[in-house]
Amino acid sequence: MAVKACLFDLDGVIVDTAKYHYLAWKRLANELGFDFTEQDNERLKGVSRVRSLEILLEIGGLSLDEATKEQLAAKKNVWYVESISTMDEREILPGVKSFFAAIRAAGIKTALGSASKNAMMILKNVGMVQSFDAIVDGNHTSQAKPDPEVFLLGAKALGLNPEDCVVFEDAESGIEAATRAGMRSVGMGSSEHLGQATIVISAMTEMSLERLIALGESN
Ligand code: B16
Ligand code: MG
Repeated sequence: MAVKACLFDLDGVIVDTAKYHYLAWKRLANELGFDFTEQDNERLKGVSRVRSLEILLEIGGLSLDEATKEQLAAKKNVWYVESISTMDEREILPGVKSFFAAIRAAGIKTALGSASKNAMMILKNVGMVQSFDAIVDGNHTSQAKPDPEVFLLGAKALGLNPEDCVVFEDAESGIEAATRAGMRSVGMGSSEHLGQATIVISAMTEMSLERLIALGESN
């Protein structure tokens, strides 16, 4: 099956916003009286804002009512938005621009499939809004990854079938979402976590149009 579209996760694939999420969550944890390490932060990658807060509170051994949780998530988001407001195109991860140029020149469609409700702001700041034929983010979905919703909406927006699409993801839940959507996937990171992906690469610099085409020809 020839590849007709690539669906990209945002954090960890196009840009590294995990570091900004980390600083904001750590600040919140410290305010609440406990520490939050970079290792803890690994558990939040690809996870929705609400679920991230639940994990954080679990780490701190706190149990809070819904209204307080909403306030805390909003507070964290204000800090996070403050730090991403100064992002620019230098934050696009290595290999992304040249891979986009190659696939778009070959007529392959591109879509964003991110859990973030701040995706549009990030894409604007790094100058990549026009690089996508469709954008699906946390404002369009009702189910978080590993539910396949975000990628199925992406394929639908492009007018393509799931089997025409390849997903690029750095989170295990995202790879599972791709598989459940009936799509091939490229895991970005270590094969220890992303073993379910069709192939695993450590960075976009390892990707090429040829490799993408070969992926479409594999079973
Ligand atoms: P927001 P992705 C995810 O982005 C992040 O990896 C995750 O850490 C974050 O909690 C989630 O977006 C929601 O982000 O608070 O901005 O709505 O990897 O799906 O692009
Ligand atoms: Mg991600």
